[in-house]
Amino acid sequence: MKTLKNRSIRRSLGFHYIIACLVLIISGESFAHGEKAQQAGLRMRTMNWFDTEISPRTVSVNEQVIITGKFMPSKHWPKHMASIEEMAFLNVGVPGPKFIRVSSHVNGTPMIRSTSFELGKLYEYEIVLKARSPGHYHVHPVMSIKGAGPIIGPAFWVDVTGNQADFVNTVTTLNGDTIDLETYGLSASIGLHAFWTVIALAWIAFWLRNMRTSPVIMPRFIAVQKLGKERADEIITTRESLVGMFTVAIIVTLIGISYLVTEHFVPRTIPLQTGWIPVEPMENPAENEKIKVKVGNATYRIPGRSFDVQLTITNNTPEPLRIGEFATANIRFINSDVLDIQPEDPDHLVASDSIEILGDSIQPGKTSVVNMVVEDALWETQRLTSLVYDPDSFFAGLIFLYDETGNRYYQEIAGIMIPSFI
Ligand SMILES: [Cu+2]
Repeated sequence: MKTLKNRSIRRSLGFHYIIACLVLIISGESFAHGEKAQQAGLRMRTMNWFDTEISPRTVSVNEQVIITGKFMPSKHWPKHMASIEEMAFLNVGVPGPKFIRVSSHVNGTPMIRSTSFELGKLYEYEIVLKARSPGHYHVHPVMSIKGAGPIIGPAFWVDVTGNQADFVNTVTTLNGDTIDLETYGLSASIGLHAFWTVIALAWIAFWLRNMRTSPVIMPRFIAVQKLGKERADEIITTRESLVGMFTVAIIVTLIGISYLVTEHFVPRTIPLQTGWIPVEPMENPAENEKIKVKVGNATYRIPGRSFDVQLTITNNTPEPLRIGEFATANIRFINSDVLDIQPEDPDHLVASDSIEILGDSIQPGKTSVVNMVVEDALWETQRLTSLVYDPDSFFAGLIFLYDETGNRYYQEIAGIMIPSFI
């Protein structure tokens, strides 16, 4: 049942992605990745990406780009979706092989292999890329989840200048040879494909030679089936049987010879390394009961594009705290009284002045009730409002609290969102 559901989700995500791509192609306004195509509930309740930084944003071919940031898989991961706790791989979303990955780490562990992450825990990652093709790319961190597909993180535009012909991609193998990965094995690959294509075409041509007088391919197979084993000879001639046997013999011999040739030229090989590696989560600064947040009523007023949530916050830190940011579905809603954060490019999802807090700052050692009103057009343009029409209108996101000395604490908040149409 679970796989069936997953399959239908994957299909629906795939469908949304295709539609998003078509819309992008037709509108031609941007070459982003259909970020808002996924269901709002999925975007809000899966990956909490934050502190995403990509630098430098202008490089020439061969230069490095470093993606860093943190993520906290949502504690409210949808039950109908394959979980990040099973199998996941940290990836990068760009249209095509425009960069190569030099290295990637999560909490210091190399991410060459797949892993799994615990819900509600904190992880910090770093991905080092090397620019390969000149162009203008929207670069995202991506979490590829087995059974659920990719979940994309926040993006920045990166410009690559120069000439692809100058791109250097050499590595030293375990045997000590230096090879160019851009061209290594290319002629053998093209040669083998061409060779087997010729054999395949000759095989098909042989069976199609009598297509005017007798059935071929599937109709012939059906005809042979109908006649049964005893009478199959009425259709299959001795010559055809001989050609079939001869072809099998030739192919098996060729495969054997190519194995020996490869063994001769490349005597030492190891299989492509895949597998699973564990990653320890980091400590969240808000853990150990420092901050406790209880979510009360949450409403979304459709005409005002405003989300209003009641929070009961207990502050066990030594200083007063104020809410500076609410981050959900890769959008950063900012309280301009606390933080000054402006969008860095037109596709950077930052609403610089979108939070109003009804209530005072949360004093140390006290529990206060505040209302966080988050109001911005991004709710609409990023299609988070579709949450209202979901059978499960459940929101989630991270709130960031700041004290006067600049310390930051974050916690995931989640709950049922009730729409208001007036
Ligand atoms: Cu994008």
